[in-house]
Amino acid sequence: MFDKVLVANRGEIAVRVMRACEDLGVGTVAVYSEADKHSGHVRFADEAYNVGPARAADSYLDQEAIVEAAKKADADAIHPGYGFLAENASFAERVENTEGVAWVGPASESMEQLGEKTHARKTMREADVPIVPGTTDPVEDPAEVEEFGEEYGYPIAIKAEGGGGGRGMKVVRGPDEADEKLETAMREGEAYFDNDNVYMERYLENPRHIEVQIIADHHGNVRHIGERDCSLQRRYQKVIEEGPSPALSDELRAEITEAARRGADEAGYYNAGTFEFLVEEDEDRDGPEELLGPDADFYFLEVNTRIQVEHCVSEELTGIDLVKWQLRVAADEEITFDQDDVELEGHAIEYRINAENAADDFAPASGGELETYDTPGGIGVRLDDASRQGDDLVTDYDSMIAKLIVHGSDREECIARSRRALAEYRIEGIPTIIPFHRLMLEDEAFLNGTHTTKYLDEHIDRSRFEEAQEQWGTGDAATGSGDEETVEREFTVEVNGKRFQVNLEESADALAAAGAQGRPGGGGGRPSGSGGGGGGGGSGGGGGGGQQVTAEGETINAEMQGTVLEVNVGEGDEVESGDVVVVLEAMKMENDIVAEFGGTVKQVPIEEGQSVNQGDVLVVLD
Ligand code: MV4
Repeated sequence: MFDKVLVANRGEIAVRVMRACEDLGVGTVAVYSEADKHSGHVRFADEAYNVGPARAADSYLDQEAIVEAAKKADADAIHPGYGFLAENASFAERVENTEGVAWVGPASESMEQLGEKTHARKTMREADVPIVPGTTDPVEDPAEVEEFGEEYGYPIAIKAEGGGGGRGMKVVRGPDEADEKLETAMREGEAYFDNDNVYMERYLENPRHIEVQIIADHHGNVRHIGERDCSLQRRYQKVIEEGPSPALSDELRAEITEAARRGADEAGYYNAGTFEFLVEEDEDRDGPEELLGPDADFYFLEVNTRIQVEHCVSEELTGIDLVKWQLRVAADEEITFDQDDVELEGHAIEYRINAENAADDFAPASGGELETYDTPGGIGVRLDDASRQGDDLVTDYDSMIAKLIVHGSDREECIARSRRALAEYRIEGIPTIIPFHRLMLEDEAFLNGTHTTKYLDEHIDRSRFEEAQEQWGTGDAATGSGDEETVEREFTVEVNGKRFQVNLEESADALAAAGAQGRPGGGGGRPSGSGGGGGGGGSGGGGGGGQQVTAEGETINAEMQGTVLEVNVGEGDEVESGDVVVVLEAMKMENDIVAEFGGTVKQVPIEEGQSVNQGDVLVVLD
């Protein structure tokens, strides 16, 4: 086993990996950016190294700085967690080639091959794993798309060979769209992955997202650790994951998990990985009495060559510590359990605790402090987090601050326990999506397990998010939709020896005057660039590119951290309300940034390819 592991990550996953190290008696090294000097993962580690400024590209993605830190610390392994460099094959290769430092992950060669989706499809076909009908070679001509449409019908998915997640996928609904969608998919592929190769698949309208956990060693042992159902997603971002899937019969489960195991074997894969599948949902299915049987169609989608956010679901179901096994197999140890030893017990659900306001289109918090942070406990409750009460929220990276994982002997018990645990979880000072989770635990489709990947984006009534926020949101004034005049506070009073909870509404002005915690609404959380007299933007996000906004006027700001894909306007241009001024790649999607009002462009302080922070000024209008 290793002596000392450097964790090239932050937040809850860095702490999760360090916990596994502690359990193994292995030393821990953290790396951190300027924004994370006081963060939980730094406190948790035995030692910690500053690897650069807040901007991820200059710190957590700085390959050289991380390898240097490992050498300085005399670490003998690097664990990448998820995100950042976790699926970067060239970083893995760099670590493999660093004397005395092991890579805790699959072979860089596997990462590269499986990262190329057409190659992955070919490998799976060879292993007799069903793939979505389509091509395994690049498509270049819209005529090929139209021919495919004639043969298999529409819609068709055009996907970037280097893609994954929600990036670089376009849906073609008819022959008239073939040209434009093919071009966009190729352009996105080039922009994100330096690879404009795209391929086609039949597009499934209403799939469930089922994924299989794999762990394999360097000695040819490949095990699957059951499946997870990640169908509850919002704009390709998973919010709740569970296992076993509430929709699969045991026969279908056995087919899919065995297919994944075969695929991993064929690919010569080792360490932890996830095989993603789409399973065609039966729209007439009512609920758990009627499961998807062995005849249901399932198709391999892609392999995630890392430990995933939702790995805890599989850990709770099987008692297998996946991170510990990642470390063990990376140290050449052999897996000691057989496939038959892997038994799924009961049911587990994971809730991502994101610092977002579901009532405001899931806008990420722009700042704040964990004034209250009081976590649930008791039987069946696991909490993976890194922050503690009193910590400032770090807004430079993703918005997930914790994960609540609940286990029960069956789905019903798990759900009852989840209601209890979410009600116990008290977070004040920042918004979280706990109210959204509590809503899901009263939602018929979720309770029946009939929801698909389309449910949150297309079917649910969104006014319910607002109601949930009102019912269960905890006094947070740092974000909100922008124009609330009052701030709600909760107090406990005792009357004749009996305790009552009361909610008091206070005017935001009065609170500000009193210097109270919690900023008033009125756009307080969202920096407005030149509105305050010009100067450096990005005050909410901790400063990325050091923006120089000099022009006065109305600003169009970035709603979230992302990369500028297209700038459609220049100084002096006239724009009308509704015009697309900028295209931003954010949340793994292309987002059109639309002018909400017309005017003359005074300044465009950004350029294509630049990464922007939440709140940064994109365009100044007069
Ligand atoms: C699909 C699909 C339907 N048909 N491919 C989206 C993310 C990327 N990993 C693959 N994705 C999809 N590929 C075909 N041929 C539907 C999706 C999809 C999806 C997949 C998994 C989880 C959530 C999703 C949400 C929307 C679309």
